[in-house]
Amino acid sequence: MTENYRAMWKDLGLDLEAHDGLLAVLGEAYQDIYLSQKNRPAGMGYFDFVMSEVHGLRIKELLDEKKAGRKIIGSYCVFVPEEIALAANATLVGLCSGADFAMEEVERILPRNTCALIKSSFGFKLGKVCPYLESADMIVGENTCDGKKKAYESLSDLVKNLYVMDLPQVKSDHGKALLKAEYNRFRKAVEGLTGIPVSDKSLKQAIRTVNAKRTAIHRLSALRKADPAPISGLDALLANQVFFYDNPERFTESVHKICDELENRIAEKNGVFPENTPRILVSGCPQAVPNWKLPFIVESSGAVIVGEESCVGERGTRNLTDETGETIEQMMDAIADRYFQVDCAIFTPNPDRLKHIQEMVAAYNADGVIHYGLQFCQPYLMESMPVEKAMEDANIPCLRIETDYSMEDVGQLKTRIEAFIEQLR
Ligand code: BJ8
Repeated sequence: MTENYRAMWKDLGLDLEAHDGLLAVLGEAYQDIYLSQKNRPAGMGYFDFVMSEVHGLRIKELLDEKKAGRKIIGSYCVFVPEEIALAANATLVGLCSGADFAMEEVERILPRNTCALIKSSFGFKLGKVCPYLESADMIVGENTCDGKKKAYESLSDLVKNLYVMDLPQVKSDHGKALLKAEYNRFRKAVEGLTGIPVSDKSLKQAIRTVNAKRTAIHRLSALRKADPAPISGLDALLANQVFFYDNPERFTESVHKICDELENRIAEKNGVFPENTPRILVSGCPQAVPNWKLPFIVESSGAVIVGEESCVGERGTRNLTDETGETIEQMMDAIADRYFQVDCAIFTPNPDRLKHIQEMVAAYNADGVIHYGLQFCQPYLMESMPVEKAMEDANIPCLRIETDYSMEDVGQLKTRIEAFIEQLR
């Protein structure tokens, strides 16, 4: 941290001692996992800075925005449209976390067999260590998987400002109508929060801002098709994770900067791994900060990750919102159309996800797929079976792993992943 933010954290109600402990562990993990990588693109310096200030400068910026009359909205899912928040003078930040915290307290509220992602969000609240959660004027939960749906009932006892969005489970006309209605209800709620009505002008600008951010990430993803890979999967994942926290315009600019650098690297055949390194597509549950366990194991075992079929990755960013609408209604329709394409495993049936995995394998020239399932995540663990079968039918090696946020299984995972990579050579 470049400044002392203790007074700010105290005002937010954080437990300073617990928070110090968390930052110390995070800093160490970042050093070991990220800063130890060789030949990183210089542009990653920006993301290193963002991470070093993720609880510092970025929170100060959000609090300054609040002082200037803007509202902060926290969300746990890529179905919450950033466009609507921006258009009504609010900033959207991601709240999912990727580390275990205060687990004993969490398991007094949630069953032990709840996925790590949900438990972690509760742990960060109960442990009072998340400045994003404490800065948020509205916290949006969504009815996606059963775990989240039921957990939000308990979360409403812990936070005063929870708003729950209903979501369809079937990709039907009825499902789309529900999504549209829910997005309109959300728009009204955000307008009520900020006191600023969405206008056709503000919504158009917001759509452009979020599309620009996604377009920058698309450019970064496309560059990962090169062999040798110009950027590690760890670094690309970091950019996808920062997508949820950073100021949108600054993020877009920083991603384009790194892409300029990567284009030069590709022209010079300057990779972060040697040419012909086994290439892996990771598919499955989202990997929120600081969940870097899987990519670290993969990339320290002699393979490179070339894509993430995940909500912190291409499932979350791949489609743009149509920008041609002129009225609020047309643009709200375009937003619902765009988000309705997200192929989360909570949908039944969900053939688009399988198709997308196959497309990604081909596009990124992946040699194999690792399906990443969080323990107790029914939707993705269930879908891992047909994914594996489809890959086998296409002669694409596939490894299904089921894990959590603990470090206990690192040795076992490393053994399995090394054997899998050996098979790809
Ligand atoms: S759109 S993937 S961000 S719901 S890992 S909590 S599914 S039991 S995170 Fe998600 Fe939105 Fe879907 Fe994406 Fe449940 Fe599974 Fe836990 Fe999960």
